[in-house]
Amino acid sequence: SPSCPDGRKRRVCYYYDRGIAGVDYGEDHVMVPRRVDMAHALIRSYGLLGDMSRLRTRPATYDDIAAFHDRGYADLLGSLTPEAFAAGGEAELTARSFNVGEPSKKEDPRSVDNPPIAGLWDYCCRYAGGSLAAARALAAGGYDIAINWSGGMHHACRDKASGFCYVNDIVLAIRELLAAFARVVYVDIDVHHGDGVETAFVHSGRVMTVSFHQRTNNDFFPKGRGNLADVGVGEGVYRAVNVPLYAGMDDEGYYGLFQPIMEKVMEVFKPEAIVMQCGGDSLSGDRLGRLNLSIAGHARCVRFMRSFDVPLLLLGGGGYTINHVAACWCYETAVAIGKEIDDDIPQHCYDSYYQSQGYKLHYTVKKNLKNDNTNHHMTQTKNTVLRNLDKLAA
Ligand code: TV1
Ligand code: CA
Ligand code: ZN
Repeated sequence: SPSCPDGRKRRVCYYYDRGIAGVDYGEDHVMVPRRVDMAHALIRSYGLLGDMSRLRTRPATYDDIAAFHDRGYADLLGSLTPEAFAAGGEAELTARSFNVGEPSKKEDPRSVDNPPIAGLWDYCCRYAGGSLAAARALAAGGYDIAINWSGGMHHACRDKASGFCYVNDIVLAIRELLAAFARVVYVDIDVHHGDGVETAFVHSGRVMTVSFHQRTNNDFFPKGRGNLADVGVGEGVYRAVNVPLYAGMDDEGYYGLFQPIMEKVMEVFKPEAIVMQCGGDSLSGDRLGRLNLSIAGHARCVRFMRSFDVPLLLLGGGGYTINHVAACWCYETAVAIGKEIDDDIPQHCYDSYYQSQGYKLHYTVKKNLKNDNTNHHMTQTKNTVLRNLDKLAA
């Protein structure tokens, strides 16, 4: 079957924490943690829970988080409440110094990317704990694929919040994998650049980071990051890979870059584990992203990484049209398991979200969105990246 090109089944474990579904970034905020609950409800309704082990774990501890993050920043995350922030004074000033509660646009005071949300520390410990447990499950050798759709918070920095991300669960998970595996490759198909992860490992010879992301007028978030010429530093030279894309990118063009680049990455870097951030904001019709991938096109990238038969950690990330994201992550869970699932969505508690797509998993992509990626741009980008990777092989 197309979900399982090499026929072999994989041992899959899956982390889901109900405590994350209720987290609220604020009424108007684009980040909606409930989408993970929606994905889970779909996964359950398709009967996929029976094909995976459920990872049960304690939330990450302060020490787990402080293994990467600055202690002053971890202390802030652990103590901040919305009430203390609202009261102003020291709590607000400290929070804002770590980019929590800071308006992202001066002209719009409500545009706070990283709000001082209720239950902030608990939320961080839960999604980070899931990614750590998933990494440990792979390191211990009991599973081939581990999934945490509530993880993938790739922008969080050592000492500040960024782009809706507070704790960088990906960096924590990769550090955990490095205890068991000589080399780890990180691949990021979120529409945004994986800046927090790239920065954390930019000097590392043991971690290669690869990000595919949208680039428009040079000001798409995170501004100035993810240029084709950013290739890593020192021991990390040619171990950072950046693939900037223009708006309107379709399945064919995306895979035309993804497949040869990741094939080459696997050939020259020979990673012993793969971490894949599967942000759903690269899908067609996203509220923030302007790429035009279908769920099948997005999942094809997951299936390709699975085909290498190297321990694989699948994480979530962005995704702001929540019915699309939930359907995508459910389908990718089926891909991980190696099971074909019907396009008709089974009846379940979030049914009404899928009415607009005829209760089908695979919704239709935009037909009249202009694809700004010329063949020339895609060929140039591919050749530049492949040439850089060749230098590693030499
Ligand atoms: C509150 C309410 C916050 C509505 C933020 C879009 C909002 C955005 C909002 C928004 C929004 C961004 C920036 C400018 C930083 C600012 C999870 C100084 C309609 C992984 C993060 C994007 C993407 C951050 C996260 C970006 C991820 N875009 N409405 N904020 N500068 N912030 O550009 O990669 O998907 O948009
Ligand atoms: Ca990306
Ligand atoms: Zn994103």
